[in-house]
Amino acid sequence: MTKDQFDIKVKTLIKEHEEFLARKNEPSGQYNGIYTRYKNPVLTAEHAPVYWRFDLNYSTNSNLLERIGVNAAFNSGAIEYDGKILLCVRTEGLDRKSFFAMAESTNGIDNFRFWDYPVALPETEVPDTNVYDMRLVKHEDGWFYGLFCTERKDQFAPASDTSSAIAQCGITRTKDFKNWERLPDLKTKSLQQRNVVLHPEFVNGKYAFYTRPQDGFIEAGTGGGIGWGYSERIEKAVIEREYIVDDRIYHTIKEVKNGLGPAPIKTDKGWLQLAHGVRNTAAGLRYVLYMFLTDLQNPSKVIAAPGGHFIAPQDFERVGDVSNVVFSNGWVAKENGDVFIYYASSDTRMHVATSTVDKLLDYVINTPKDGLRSALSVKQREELIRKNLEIYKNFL
Ligand code: M1P
Repeated sequence: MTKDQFDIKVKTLIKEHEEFLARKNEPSGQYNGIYTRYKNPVLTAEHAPVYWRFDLNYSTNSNLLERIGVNAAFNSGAIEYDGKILLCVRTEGLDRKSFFAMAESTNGIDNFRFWDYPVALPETEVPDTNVYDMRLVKHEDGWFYGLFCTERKDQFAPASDTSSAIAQCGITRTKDFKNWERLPDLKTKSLQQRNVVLHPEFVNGKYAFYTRPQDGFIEAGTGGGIGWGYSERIEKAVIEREYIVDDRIYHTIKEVKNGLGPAPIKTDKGWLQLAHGVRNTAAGLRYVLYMFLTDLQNPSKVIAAPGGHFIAPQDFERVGDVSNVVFSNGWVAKENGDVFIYYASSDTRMHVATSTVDKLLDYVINTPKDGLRSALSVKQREELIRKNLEIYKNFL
């Protein structure tokens, strides 16, 4: 490529990328009254800046090759900061390593742009092999915390086993999302921890955590369920005892495993909780989102639990690097009651669904529980039909 051709190509690349970033998003048109889905994903690998991927210097890249590609942008923490919506995105390179990168949007629905540099997350004395799924939370102690999964090779696995890993909870904190302080990893008695979330307030004067103890890296084994525990300190956080507050249950959407999503939203009726549930199918694991409500004074006590899933993968969301998955570790409740739910599909891209605190409370309180038997599901539906039939006929 001549220098002139190179310059034209770079200009086109940048122009097309800017047009892509400026694309408007609109509601999908589907209606369930609970939330609104949007047509376009809010963030994808294609959102990664041109200057993250290409070497734009003619002298070192005269063929204009992509040098460091981006594979996926998913499982993002979310927070409102300085009048903007910030996502802390699990960004994955072609080398399979995830890293965190901040992206911002003014309206939270479209025009998300990555910040110039990814997060420079400090390591502990035992370096992380992979880091992912940060939950951002503004704690009443004044810090913004990021709890994430840190994964390292299982040193005790036989040499022939090149996959076994140990997942634990890493902790970092910041005041501005630019400078990050790394704290020691959370200590619990569980062999594996993922999906750990810091409760935004002190409970009984202590830091309170939602955990997800597991026996194996993938399988919950005798562990599993969403746990709850306390630590006196955050600087060297230790949970001596974990209590399971939301267990796995046979023949439900959380039969195989579950895990809390983002930190809960405080409402006058309780803490709104968003989580993912996993079941097995002939086609592999299926991840969906579900909700529940916990007690205001005792956030570990479930007081309402609608049956079934809240959001499940649909259409193109069903396909990606790990298909049939929706996963959320970020949502934002605005002062006016609007809620922006950020969820990823199939470990590939990010979406938003919008709702309000009122609607979500109505959903968690008034949706029937899982009856755990087909006959009870039929009874619930019969009751609804009986109430509805005459009204329906009047509308015809
Ligand atoms: O691949 C689906 C999800 O698998 C894990 O979730 P869990 O620990 O509940 O099984 C996580 O690795 C998550 O990042 C991923 O989206």
